[in-house]
Amino acid sequence: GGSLKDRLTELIPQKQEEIKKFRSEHGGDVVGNVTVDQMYGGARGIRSLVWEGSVLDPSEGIRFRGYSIPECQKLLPSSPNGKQPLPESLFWLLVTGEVPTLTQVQSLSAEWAARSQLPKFVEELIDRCPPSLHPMAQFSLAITALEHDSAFAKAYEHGLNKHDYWKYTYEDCMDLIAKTVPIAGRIYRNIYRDGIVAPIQVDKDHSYNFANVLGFANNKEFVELMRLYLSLHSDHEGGNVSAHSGHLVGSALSSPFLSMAASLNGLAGPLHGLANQEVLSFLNTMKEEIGDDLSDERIKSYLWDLLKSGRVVPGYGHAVLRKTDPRYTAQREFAQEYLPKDPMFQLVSRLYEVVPAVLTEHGKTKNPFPNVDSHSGILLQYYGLKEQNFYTVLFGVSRTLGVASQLIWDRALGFPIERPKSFSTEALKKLVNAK
Ligand code: NMX
Ligand code: MLT
Repeated sequence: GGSLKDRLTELIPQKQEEIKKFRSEHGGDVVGNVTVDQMYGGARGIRSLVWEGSVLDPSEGIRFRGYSIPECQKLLPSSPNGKQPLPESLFWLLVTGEVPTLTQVQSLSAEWAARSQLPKFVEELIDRCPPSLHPMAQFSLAITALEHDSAFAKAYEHGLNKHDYWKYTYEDCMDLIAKTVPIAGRIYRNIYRDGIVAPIQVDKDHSYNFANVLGFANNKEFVELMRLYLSLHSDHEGGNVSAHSGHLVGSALSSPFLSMAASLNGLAGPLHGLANQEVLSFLNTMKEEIGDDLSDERIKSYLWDLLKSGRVVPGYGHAVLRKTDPRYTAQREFAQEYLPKDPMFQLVSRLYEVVPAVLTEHGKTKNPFPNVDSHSGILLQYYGLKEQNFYTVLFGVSRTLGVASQLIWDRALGFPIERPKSFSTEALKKLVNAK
């Protein structure tokens, strides 16, 4: 057969062999060292994780299995009536390292649609959340509750051979990805609309169904935007908070549902995924205050007031990137094509001209350029998805693809429980002084 699981069954022994050989030849090689500053400084730059799906270059940005974003846009199958890559095709690439055929991609669309049904109690759980509970908390709650039907947890309870871990992890990951769509739709429709969620259509792709459960599938451009959005936000190597959290929790052999819930809880922080919500508040407050005066001077003085009040400019800076995020650029290109005259796009473009110089003069951030979250909100605004508190849920639906693809490999490669060594300041001083 030609399914993703069949392909994995072929690839896994090859990869296991490759890593075994690599480790036997280079297992003792040193790839870096660790300074005291790095230990206090958020482990920045410490080389300590293996992550197969993507690698981030500080100036060039992300490559998914070696392919840049423009390369993915060119190579990966798109919908017959669109041109953005289908996130299904990106998932296939993340998992296998191979560019799928359209037939393989369509088999994933069909499989995810078929797996999308939610247990009744999970629907009720979401329905009982007060609309004042943040959408990301509702999302994480619902994903945690999917644990009820975890194939991995059930099999483990009955005694599972290590060699079969990945197969059950795979089943859970496919269910997880499929169910993010109706969960996100239900949260959105409950909080902001009439509570009625459109059913998943088995002959449609993941992004169409996502747009449809939110209530926006009648707009073809919005569906295309979702294809781009869900592809772009999927994976950003292994050290970011959401990817690392999912990987860490999974290493305890917690199921993909429990692992992804942890990942989402990290994504919900304002320095990480919640920044896409923060950016919208920032843009709106700024617009209220400065009105139509988009002169350099007016924008600069607004930015300086913000910085002097000890806050960050949301959507700018990055822990690893040192240039404009290519995910920002891809969204900018989308805006240039579909909404060039939109006032919010023009505001975001003006900021792109002004913020880097201000942050450089401010002299703190190592990267004065925009990241992915700086652009996503205004695209959603344009198509009428105006509720900014929901934006990080879209990020989470996408990030599930990246976290899930690595969880499958984590179990296939037998990665052990993660447990780095820590020190108290006292113990660290002793260690340093002993040298
Ligand atoms: N505005 C103002 N100050 C900043 C900014 C910014 N956008 N970015 C960094 N700084 C400050 C930072 O707070 C730190 O200050 P202090 O020394 O007083 O603690 C200093 O510059 C050095 O920080 P960096 O080493 O450049 O950044 P770090 O790697 O620690 O953090 C971010 C990376 C992304 C958390 C940080 O740039 C930031 O807070 N940006 C704004 C929030 C944001 O857009 N987050 C989304 C990132 C993408 N994502 O989706 O996750
Ligand atoms: C991400 O997509 O995870 C963010 O850009 C944060 C990061 O990579 O550190």
